[in-house]
Amino acid sequence: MEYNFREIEKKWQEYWIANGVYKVKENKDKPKYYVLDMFPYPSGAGLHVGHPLGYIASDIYSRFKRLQGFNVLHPMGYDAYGLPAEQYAIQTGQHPEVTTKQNIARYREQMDKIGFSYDWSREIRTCEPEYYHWTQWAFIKMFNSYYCNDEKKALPIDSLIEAFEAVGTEGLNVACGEEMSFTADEWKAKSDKEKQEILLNYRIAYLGDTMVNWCSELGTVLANDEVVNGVSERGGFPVEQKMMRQWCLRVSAYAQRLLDGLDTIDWTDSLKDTQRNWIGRSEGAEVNFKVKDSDLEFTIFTTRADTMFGVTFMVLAPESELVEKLTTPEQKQEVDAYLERTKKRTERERIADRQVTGVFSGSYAINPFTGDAVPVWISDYVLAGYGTGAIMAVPAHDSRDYAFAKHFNLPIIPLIEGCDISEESFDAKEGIVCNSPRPDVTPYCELSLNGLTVKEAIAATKKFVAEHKLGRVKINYRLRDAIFSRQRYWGEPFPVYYDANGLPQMLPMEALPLQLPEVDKFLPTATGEPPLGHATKWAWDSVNKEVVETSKIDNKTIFPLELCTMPGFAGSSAYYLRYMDPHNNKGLVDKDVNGYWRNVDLYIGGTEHATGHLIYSRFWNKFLYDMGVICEDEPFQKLINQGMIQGRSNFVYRIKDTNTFVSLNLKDQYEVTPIHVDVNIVSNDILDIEAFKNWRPEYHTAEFILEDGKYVCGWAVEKMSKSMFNVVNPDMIVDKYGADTLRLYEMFLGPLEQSKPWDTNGIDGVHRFLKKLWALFYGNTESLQITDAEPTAEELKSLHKLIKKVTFDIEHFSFNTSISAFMICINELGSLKCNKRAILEQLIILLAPFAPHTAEELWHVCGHTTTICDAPWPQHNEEYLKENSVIYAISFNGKVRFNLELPADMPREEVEKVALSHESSAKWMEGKTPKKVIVVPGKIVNIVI
Ligand code: ANZ
Repeated sequence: MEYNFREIEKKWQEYWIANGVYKVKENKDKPKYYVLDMFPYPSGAGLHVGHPLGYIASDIYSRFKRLQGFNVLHPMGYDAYGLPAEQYAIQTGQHPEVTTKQNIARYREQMDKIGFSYDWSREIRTCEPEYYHWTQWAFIKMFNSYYCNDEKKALPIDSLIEAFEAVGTEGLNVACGEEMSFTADEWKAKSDKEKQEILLNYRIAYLGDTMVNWCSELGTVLANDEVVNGVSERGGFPVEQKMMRQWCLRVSAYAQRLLDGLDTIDWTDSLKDTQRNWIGRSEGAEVNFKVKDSDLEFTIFTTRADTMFGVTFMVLAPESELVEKLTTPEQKQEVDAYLERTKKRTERERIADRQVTGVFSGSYAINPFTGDAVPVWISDYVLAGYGTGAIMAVPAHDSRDYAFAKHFNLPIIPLIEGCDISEESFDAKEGIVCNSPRPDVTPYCELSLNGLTVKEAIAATKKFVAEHKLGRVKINYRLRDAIFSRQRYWGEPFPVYYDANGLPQMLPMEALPLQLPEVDKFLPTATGEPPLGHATKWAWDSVNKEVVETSKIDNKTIFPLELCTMPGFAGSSAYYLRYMDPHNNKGLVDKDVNGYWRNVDLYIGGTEHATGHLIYSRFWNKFLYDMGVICEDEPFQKLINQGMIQGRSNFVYRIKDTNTFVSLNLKDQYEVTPIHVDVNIVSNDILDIEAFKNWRPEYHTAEFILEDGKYVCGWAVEKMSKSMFNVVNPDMIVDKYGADTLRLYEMFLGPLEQSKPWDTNGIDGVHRFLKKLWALFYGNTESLQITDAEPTAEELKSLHKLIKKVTFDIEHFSFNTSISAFMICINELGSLKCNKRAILEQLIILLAPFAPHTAEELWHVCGHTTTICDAPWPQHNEEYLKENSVIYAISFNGKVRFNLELPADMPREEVEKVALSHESSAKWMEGKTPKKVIVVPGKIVNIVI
């Protein structure tokens, strides 16, 4: 019987659907296991062979866990909102919903062909109102909460209001935008509008004036992780800094919990380090500086309080509010010109870039430790959003301050013994402080740090600062609040309207979901408003609690709705919770259901989400945990990043200014331009010339200079991408070899976590392996050849070696090595001509996670009537693994002379006898009688003569 994979795969895919094999329900009798893939954004290009890599791995693991008796939740869905569909809509007028649906259908079709064990009844799409209902709901909850630093959790904003009414801000320890101070009476005296403004300073979802990455080409704000090298990640458009009033999420309030949580989860060290750096905890002090000849004072943040005696100038971030206050009239023109220039650079660029730029403000600040008046400069190496946006500069001990001082010829005062101040070296941080206080400033400050180590000096200075009320000890985090508004159409609408004061009000929960309105254009309006500004029915009737025509806005009972939509990460922040209970219309997830599934046990996805999605979803989850909605503080217990599958690109070489193409090995004789050519019209690096001519109109008339009658293409390993024409579509592989071969082959390419090029050279070998397996059941005949005879010891050994290895390998996500083990086992069983049911049935259970269609078919031909997915996972028996013979190294006076194969269970005396009487021993014994014979069982015989 031939291995007809096409028929087999189709048959079992239909069977699985018809019998609901992958449907899963909460089942308290079984332990749960939750395996999640990062759900895809359904792009127009469809899946390429790189996408399923992680999905195949997680599918193998899910099936394995199920075979081990776990109740496995393994869902899939779509991250369906996003920029590409909207950009496409702008270009073509095609509604993003239409293209998104088409793309989803195509993704589904492709995934179905690969035989995944997803429970599709749990599918979610982030653009569906039933789903984004709960994204909007969480947003309202965030608006109605603040973060208490004492309790380390989010609490209802009402309790903060009560505190304001009782004691004002006294003793307040909460997360906020800026420190505020007022009494209960002052609070009560404020108007409602003022109160609402103040509360925005504390809410977890708040409207704030923030410096944003503005991309005018895309007409929207972008998050830091959506900007790469100063241009938008999508489309590569320029991005500039702009102050805008935006919805923000107070992620920064959770910085310490986000750090602490990392110690409780099983992620790779590199991913944890990436998050730690992104969160960027930094312990230091805030110190106040008075402005000379003025009542003004400002605060700086420093991690090196010990360097107070080496401050020679101060620097403000260009966006700091202080700039305007401290700039003197004489300097104004120069300062304005500088500010204009820095606007064009994003924060990231400013961190990465070492170019020195700056301008003097005209003012001086008084160093509280020395009484020195030092000049206040403005420079974009100081970031507005970090610390206080102002620094004290110590050029002797900080490289950027040093570069700045050198550039602008400012003084440098070294403070640490033996410290090497030069452009290359700033590694004297660990030295002994030696110049503090300086002789000239002794009377000003009684603190002396001389002779202390830097660490001791920092501690002493911090204490001094706090005691003398010169500032305070402070922990800073680099992590910023997330900017949550996008000036785009294709995203979740905010459940927000603006009242007569222009203040935001939340829709009542019962009014959710607030559905995305129709618009006739996807571009900003003529007045520069986001696309929702085109909607004719986009106003909130606060009496009838419904959306009504925009024209009815009277700002009395009918108000304008928010025109921005939520960003891409909104929908992906809590999706894993929704899969637990996808059709619940009363809540995001039922408490009992959440109590059963708890959180994701295994999450597989790409590294590119390290600082975006994986921070936001941890934050979102912690917030819901604080609200008592869910039972786990961390969403993803174990996380694995699959490597990337790179493409193998091919090139043709066009001779300059001609339409003639020269073969690879002749190209050096000409001046040529390499051009990417579609890998699908190249086979083993030989170009299909006819196909090439038909590929593009401009190549119809192409001419070729061949070698040995062929056109040989060049090649390179690059990212797999449409623009490089090196995309390999999994459908093609499935059509040619079957899904089981594709699955095995993707895993066989190499370790899951490593990046590797797609190279089809080995695929035939993997396909042959499945055919050999098939032949164990059918031989060369049309009928099943298996028998119920007792297996031999050798057959059992081969099988149990495999059980042990595959179980261990899957548990360690080493799928490529388990496939090699299968190949070895099949070869062994093939040469033993094994056709025993007792062996082969166990073998196919082991293979079922990897090649589910073939395994299901063979399981049924063996006479089973239920799915192999529920078979019990085989257990290995050490007894069968025992070797029946062992190799002894026979040595004379400690030197190994030859090897001897002996039965494993041969008694010690017998071993000694055989070794001594062996013909090869005679030569080394030199006719003598041995003084002593040492036998290490199973290993060595040492004969001392
Ligand atoms: C004086 C000093 C002396 C500093 C010295 C460093 C070395 P981390 O560890 O990143 O928190 N700084 C403070 N706010 C800043 C801002 N908004 N933009 C750019 N730089 C800023 O670093 C904190 C240090 O970075 C602070 O300590 C401050 O410079 C600078 F030998 O103060 B330091």
